[in-house]
Amino acid sequence: MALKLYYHPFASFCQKVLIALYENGTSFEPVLVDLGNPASRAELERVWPRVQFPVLVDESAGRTLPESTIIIEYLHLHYPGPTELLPADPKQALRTRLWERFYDLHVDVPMQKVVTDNLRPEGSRDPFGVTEAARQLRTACAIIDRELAATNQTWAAGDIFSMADCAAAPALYYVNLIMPLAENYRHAAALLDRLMERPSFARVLAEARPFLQFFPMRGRTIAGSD
Ligand SMILES: N[C@@H](CCC(=O)N[C@@H](CS)C(=O)NCC(=O)O)C(=O)O
Repeated sequence: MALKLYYHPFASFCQKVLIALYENGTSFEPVLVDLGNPASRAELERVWPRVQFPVLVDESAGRTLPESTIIIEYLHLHYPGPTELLPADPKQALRTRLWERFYDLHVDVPMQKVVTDNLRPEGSRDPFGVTEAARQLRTACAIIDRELAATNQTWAAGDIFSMADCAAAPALYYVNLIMPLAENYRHAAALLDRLMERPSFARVLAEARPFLQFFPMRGRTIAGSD
């Protein structure tokens, strides 16, 4: 098979790429990476020395691509399908990129900071950084909520499903686990509901479900803290 995806089903940035692949029914060979397994980790390191996933390898083109955003843009260019991940209209494309970046940088990244701090050994945690990340998350959710209320749009960047939704779906899903959105951000909560009903993301969530038991903040939220 031409395309190989190095990924983990529970990792948010990998889920982002899986949504793009499932949206367009793009065939690929999944290579599940277990970073805790030395052989599996070494296999990813051989492909991408930064040892981060997702990584897409397009064997037919001799290309190795890290970075979820670039992978999705690559799929859009070289493996297009019925879902136009990046709109052809340049103005709409700019808006799509804005929200795709926003969900990655201002939602997913601080969410990971809060969650992964729980995996650090006692004594090497970063409470200051976690408090700051939680504050950033609340600001980001307020911005999203205000935007959705003002536009009444169906999806993350407008009324057409796009790569912004590939970024938004896992980011909002994990944020909702640690900071229930319905309490203060009902428009963002409603967007997450729509995303979870989208077949591509529903499939991603079904594949991730066996790993939910390992979520480090199961049953614990940051709501109300600052
Ligand atoms: N900017 C990268 C971020 C990728 C990323 O943070 N991946 C996480 C999993 S969601 C990872 O590989 N974590 C392991 C590590 O960084 O050591 C992207 O968009 O692909």
